[in-house]
Amino acid sequence: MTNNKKLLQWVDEVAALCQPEYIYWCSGTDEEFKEMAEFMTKKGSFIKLNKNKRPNSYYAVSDPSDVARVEDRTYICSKRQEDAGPTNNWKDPEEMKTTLRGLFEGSMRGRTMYVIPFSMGPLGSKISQLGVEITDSPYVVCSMKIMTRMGSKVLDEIGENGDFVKCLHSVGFPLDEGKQDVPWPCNRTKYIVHFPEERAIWSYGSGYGGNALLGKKCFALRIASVMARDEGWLAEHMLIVGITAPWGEKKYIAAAFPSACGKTNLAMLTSTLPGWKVECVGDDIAWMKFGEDGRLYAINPENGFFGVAPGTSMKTNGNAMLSMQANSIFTNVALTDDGDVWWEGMTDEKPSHLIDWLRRSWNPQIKRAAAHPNARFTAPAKQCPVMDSEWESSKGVPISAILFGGRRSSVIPLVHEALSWNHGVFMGSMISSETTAAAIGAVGQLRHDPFAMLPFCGYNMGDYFNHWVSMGQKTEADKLPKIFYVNWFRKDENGHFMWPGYGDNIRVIKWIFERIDNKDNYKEISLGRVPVQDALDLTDLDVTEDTMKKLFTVTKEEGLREVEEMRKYYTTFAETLPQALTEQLSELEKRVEKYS
Ligand code: SAT
Ligand code: MN
Repeated sequence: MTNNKKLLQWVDEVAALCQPEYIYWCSGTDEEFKEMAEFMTKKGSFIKLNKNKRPNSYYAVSDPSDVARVEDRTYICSKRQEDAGPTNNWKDPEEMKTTLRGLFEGSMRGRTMYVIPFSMGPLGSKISQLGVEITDSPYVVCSMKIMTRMGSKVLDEIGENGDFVKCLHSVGFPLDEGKQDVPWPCNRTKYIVHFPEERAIWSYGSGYGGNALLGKKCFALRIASVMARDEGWLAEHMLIVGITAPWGEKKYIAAAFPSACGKTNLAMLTSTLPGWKVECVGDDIAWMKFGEDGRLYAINPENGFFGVAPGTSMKTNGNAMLSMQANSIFTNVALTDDGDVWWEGMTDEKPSHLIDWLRRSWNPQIKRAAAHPNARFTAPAKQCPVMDSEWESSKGVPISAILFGGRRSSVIPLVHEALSWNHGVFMGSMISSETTAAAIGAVGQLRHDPFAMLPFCGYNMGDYFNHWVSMGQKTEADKLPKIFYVNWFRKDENGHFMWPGYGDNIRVIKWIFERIDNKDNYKEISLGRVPVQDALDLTDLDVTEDTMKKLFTVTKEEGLREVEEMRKYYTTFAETLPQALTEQLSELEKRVEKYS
């Protein structure tokens, strides 16, 4: 247990408010995971998968209304509204606390309240941060065991006087006298609320993913981005990979794409170019600080993967498939007759019979998908066959390049490089992407998603842009990572993807690797630097010259439309928009004129 007064007092306060039947302090052992999972299996919340196929693994389906992040129910309750900025929902913190206290009052009646001490990042690393999640969901406990370092050893790390981020979660389904529990308790009313000054999170009503595993988006991005602003570092929605060239040289890169745009696939890519190797440090979140040598070092604060299942296969991401062979949790996928899991895209041939994510009998004649499009696997990172040897390094790995990207069916080339740090910041601010099933709402609609942080930035996005500009002034220019923008998702006039993606993305990474070394294999177009003819290694690739040309074409009309769109979007940020970005926009406009 602990002698930490602040923690003990907070646990007492929460217990008094939520009125659980029991309080349980999580030890974080493998036995505890098993016991908890067995308890959930007895309750009907988990189905234990066939132990010969997938040992120590469990299957859950959520309530059909609780399947993704709820952005319109997510709030940043800073003291001043302008600190939440134009892209976040805001309410006065005191008012919000009053609402939340009303909801949390008695919300854990008849349930056990679990106390989960956890570390985001390797225990003992200076870049890591500690938190405690209080929850009434055993699903959250099991998931946090995979996704974070958690349990007694973290209590020791917090110590008697140490600080921690307070993360409070309830599914909002009290078991009052006689009320029957359900397999996936949740509440129609949902609130995902952040109090940045207090470094606290209150989440009510959802049991799913980023709404409920509070170490992930709520802490490691929304709260951590505020810490990073205050302390001069970066908390980003980025994967981290090590790239080794055939001659043995290794460089690390980080890449920001919106949810469900292939971060996990790039993070574990199997190269189609002989001799090139990709190793994984992280697939979703990067915390980056300057080292003593003036370079930017990154850690992955997580301990597991919460990846999109549909579309994942031995062909598209064999390493992800191998990561989830055991000790994993599957949510909203389909169940096979022999007690294993399946989802669209996993195999060429569909199974002849399944139970779908809505617990209905399913066969291939039925047109609707068997797995929900945002169905997820939760798997321990250490099981991934291509984890980088440095993935748990407390110092982090030195970052040589940062990639931005999104789903854009037109305009944005396969790859282009920024002309300077500020131009790179401009590129980050320019990310637009077609929406995916990772958040509740319409799918396939183009929206601005600056730095892939629109749903995850815990403060004013204009101030966030300023923070990025200021990071570029903290070290010498040649020590900063080079910045690139990639787009794997460009389509032709028939709506087909023009670039094969997945393992072939290594071809783009190879060019980036060479550009980090300043190889003179680029030319300038309006948007930035692109590979010269033949600079992209297309050995054994079946893409026509014409398609390659189209992948890099930006017409004057398209360029000017992009500029106009950005000019309009930038007005959202009013006076918080950095001068440096307005300048970058006029520079771009000039280049569009110059190169057309
Ligand atoms: O936020 S989640 O963790 O549910 C998934 C995502 O949007 O990346
Ligand atoms: Mn993500």
